[in-house]
Amino acid sequence: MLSETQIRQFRQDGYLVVENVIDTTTLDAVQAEYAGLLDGLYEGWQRQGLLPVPDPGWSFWERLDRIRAAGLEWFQPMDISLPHDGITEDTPMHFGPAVFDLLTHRRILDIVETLIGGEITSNPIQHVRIKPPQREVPGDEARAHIVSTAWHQDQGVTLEEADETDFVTVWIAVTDANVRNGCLQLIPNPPAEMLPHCPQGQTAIAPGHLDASRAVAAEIGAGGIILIDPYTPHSAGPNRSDGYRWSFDIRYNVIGQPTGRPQFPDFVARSRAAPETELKDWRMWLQSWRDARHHLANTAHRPQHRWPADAPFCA
Ligand SMILES: O=C(O)CCC(=O)C(=O)O
Ligand SMILES: [Fe+2]
Repeated sequence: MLSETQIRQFRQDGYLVVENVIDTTTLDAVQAEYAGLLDGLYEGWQRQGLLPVPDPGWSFWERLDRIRAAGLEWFQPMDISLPHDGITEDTPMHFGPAVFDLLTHRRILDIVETLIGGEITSNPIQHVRIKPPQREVPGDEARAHIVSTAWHQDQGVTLEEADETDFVTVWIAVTDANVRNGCLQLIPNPPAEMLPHCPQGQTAIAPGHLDASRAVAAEIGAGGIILIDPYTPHSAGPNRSDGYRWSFDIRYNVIGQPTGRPQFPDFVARSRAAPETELKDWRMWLQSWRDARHHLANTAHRPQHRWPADAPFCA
């Protein structure tokens, strides 16, 4: 739940930092789930002769370091989404019980309910971001889940059909986030309007349409969340630390409204009116993404974003 003061602050600033929302049991379970996932990936690549036998004492991060050093594609198998393009029947992705428990966490849903009401869809615009130290990332890597994130509004990464949708972004810190490792930067008190965006590797606010000098850094401890309004411009700097910066960003909208990414599956996370429609079984969530992947692997590509590169404001 949010206090009246917090709700007012969110409405005014366009974002709100809330520390200590996710309990350590939930976070530990997510980390354990990812450790299992990483071990499986490591083993598979090791069997193909692409990696050395792991030292049993290696931490999660040390294994990931080895995988990255070998130039293997480690990110997509960990993401809680499919990529923008090039989806095949076996594009890897991750949908497991611990992440499902995070998406349906009672404290998150209580907070979201105070903002958009008690009829809550889990919106499929969602990602994990695991950002290694920037100096170790290959120069041609542009994905905002691995390197810095360009200035954008989340309304700008939906399709137009969701422009009237009531949604909120929940950014979850799995590790501490600070200026050094590339925490979120936000522009408080934004106008409730869409700024033009351009596809520039990432979808980014068009040049000249943003006063970044007003940006505020949102440092936060592991287990905290940042609520972001769809129109609040935000970005994240490069990870200049020696460790990884890990977060999830997930979204919720009012049931029945367009999610803005109709090719991906949503589900009812909470319904006060019809609790029997709430999804409780993570296997059904996984299956819905498998079905979407199968469908998308066999249909023509449809852009996820609305912004043409040749728009006049992108020149
Ligand atoms: O964590 C990041 O780098 C960016 C996150 C973001 O854009 C979001 O949560 O909407
Ligand atoms: Fe965003």
